[in-house]
Amino acid sequence: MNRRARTALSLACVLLLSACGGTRGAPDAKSPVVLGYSQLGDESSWRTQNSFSIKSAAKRAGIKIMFEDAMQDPANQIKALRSFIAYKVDVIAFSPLVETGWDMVLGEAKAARIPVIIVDRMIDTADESLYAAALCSDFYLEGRKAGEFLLRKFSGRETPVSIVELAGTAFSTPAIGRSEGFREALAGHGKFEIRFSEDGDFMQSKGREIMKKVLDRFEAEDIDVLYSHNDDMTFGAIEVLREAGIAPGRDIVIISVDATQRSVDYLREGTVNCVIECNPNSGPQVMDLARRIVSGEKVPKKTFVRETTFDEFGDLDSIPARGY
Ligand code: GYE
Repeated sequence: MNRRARTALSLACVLLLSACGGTRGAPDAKSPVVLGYSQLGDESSWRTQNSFSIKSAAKRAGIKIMFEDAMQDPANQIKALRSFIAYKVDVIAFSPLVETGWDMVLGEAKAARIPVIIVDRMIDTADESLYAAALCSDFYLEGRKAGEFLLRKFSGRETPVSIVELAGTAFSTPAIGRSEGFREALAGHGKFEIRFSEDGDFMQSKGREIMKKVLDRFEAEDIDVLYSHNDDMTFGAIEVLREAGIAPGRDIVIISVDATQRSVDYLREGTVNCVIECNPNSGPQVMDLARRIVSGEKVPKKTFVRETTFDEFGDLDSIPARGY
């Protein structure tokens, strides 16, 4: 190959490589940041609000978003992530349905030099270089707060306290953290007994279904507490309790997670006794991270969303309107 041919070939290679991604030129007003977002589904009111927050924050931030709903199927999420890689988006963000199974596709994103932000739920990986940043709730802490409420609520009681748990999607970070934190808060307090626990996938219909099963299996008087990993399952369970003539919040103590407006209303009227907040409005923070990462800024590897607890011992009038 002569010198001219060699020069032409290396120029072609440079052009090809830059076209194939690598580092894009800094996006500006003319070429806005392109974000590929894989949402895990639309299983709950929390999720609907979360998707709204992500989409509207992208619009406000002038970020072009490619948004895919995986309908609760990790295979769909992997497909979406691969399509973002093929499209050469500037940055990917996704809420993983479950914790494991992402290493290969995230390795592909890394090879294409597309940074990844993990949102809401976490992944379980030995290779932390597979993501640039994670923005999550502290689910373990949420579970602990649920347990601590029970310690207070039943502080004067000597006899056993029997608990039914409606758990979230199996192998998802919120289900794992909310279960573990709860159990650890109660450990060492022998009177608490989790008599029944089943995964209701964070869905109202399954909350209904499982609560029916519970009432078939146990006498209502034998259940002291319902701990539900999210509001939608709580709403399903409350319907069933009412249909059976059981007063939720009075005959059975209820703890719910998410703090949607409806569950806070239930807390105020005494239908629910404790509501653990889980904040779905992460859109603005995701966009801020996306922008900073794309412009090469260093960002914290893991950020927890700030959250609180509302319960019957607190000042229920001061709870701000939820907006979801
Ligand atoms: O609590 C639940 C949703 O991952 C924090 O998923 C989220 C949970 C939320 O379906 O309602």
